[in-house]
Amino acid sequence: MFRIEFMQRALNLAKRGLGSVSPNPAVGCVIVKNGRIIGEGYHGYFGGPHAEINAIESASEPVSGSDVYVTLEPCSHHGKTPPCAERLIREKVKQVFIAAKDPNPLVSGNGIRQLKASGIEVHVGYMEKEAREINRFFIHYISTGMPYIILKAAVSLDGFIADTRGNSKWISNEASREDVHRIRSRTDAVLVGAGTVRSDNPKLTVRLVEGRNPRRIVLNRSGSLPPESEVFAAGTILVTAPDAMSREKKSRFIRKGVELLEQSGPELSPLLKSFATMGMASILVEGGTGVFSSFVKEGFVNEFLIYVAPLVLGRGKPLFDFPPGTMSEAIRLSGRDTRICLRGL
Ligand code: AOF
Ligand code: ZN
Repeated sequence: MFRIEFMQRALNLAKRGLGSVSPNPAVGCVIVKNGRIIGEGYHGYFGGPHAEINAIESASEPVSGSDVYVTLEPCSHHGKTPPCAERLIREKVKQVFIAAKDPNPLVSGNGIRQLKASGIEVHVGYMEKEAREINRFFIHYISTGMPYIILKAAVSLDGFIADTRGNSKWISNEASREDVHRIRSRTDAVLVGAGTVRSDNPKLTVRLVEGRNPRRIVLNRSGSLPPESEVFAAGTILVTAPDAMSREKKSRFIRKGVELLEQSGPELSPLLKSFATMGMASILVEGGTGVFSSFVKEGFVNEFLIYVAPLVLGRGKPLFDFPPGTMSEAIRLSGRDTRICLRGL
């Protein structure tokens, strides 16, 4: 019999891997015998053992005849590790409860088929919504080959991201900044335009919560930003037009460990594809108006995370800015699979 508290436990375990497993999914697993948990585990880091294996190895007694709760379909392929479905079969477990099917074409249904073919009772779809939510970056990445894009902004009640001078300190509050640092620690990269670097000189690191730093990406076609900006550190990616900078300026960036990427056109699509190829499953876009506008115009935003502050500026830098500003030519997001999260401060 399915017991919701065990799948909930598996989902909570899965979440512990967020930020370390990308571009793999976060997966949790609980093994139950005689109504109590005898083993549990999760996928802890990219390339590491899968959740099921960690759960089996942690078990306090033999797992034969047990019920297995796992948040993602057990894999059937030889990847960095041997297939989990085979291991579960070998261990002679009795039943497997699966929250969501694995969208990875290497697995997708094969894991379930293998388990069933060897006589294990398999049940799919328990708490599927919650499981898909945890792995929404992975699901989008593996099924489209593009990174999942979150557009994050703090706006005044009248929709401005900064005052007329470009000053944005502070529209948000401490709690929302903490929230953003947590999200940074779970996304693969943070991306901003040159204007944001110039006016805010942000570090784009994780400081207000514990967690690892995301990669940093700066879009600056003209190559005009100074290498001394805070954001330029080891691993930061700077995207410019071809030959935008002198050899001397390039070497100043390279000395800081900045990776230079030259891109001929201004379109986002080829750029996002190359980020996906580099293994980025999610990117948090943090500003400013120009960058936000391009992402929306080109239709790449999967999730809007907008913090609305109790503040009226009257004038300032808008969240988006593009002509012509008529109802008939508005960009309509309804009907697309777009999440809009508005958080009042
Ligand atoms: C599972 N349990 O805990 C995870 C799974 O390169 P590998 O061997 O790590 O395989 C990665 C793929 O395996 C990943 O894309 C996804 O389809 C599946 N991840 N499967 O049964 C796990 N992390
Ligand atoms: Zn596996």
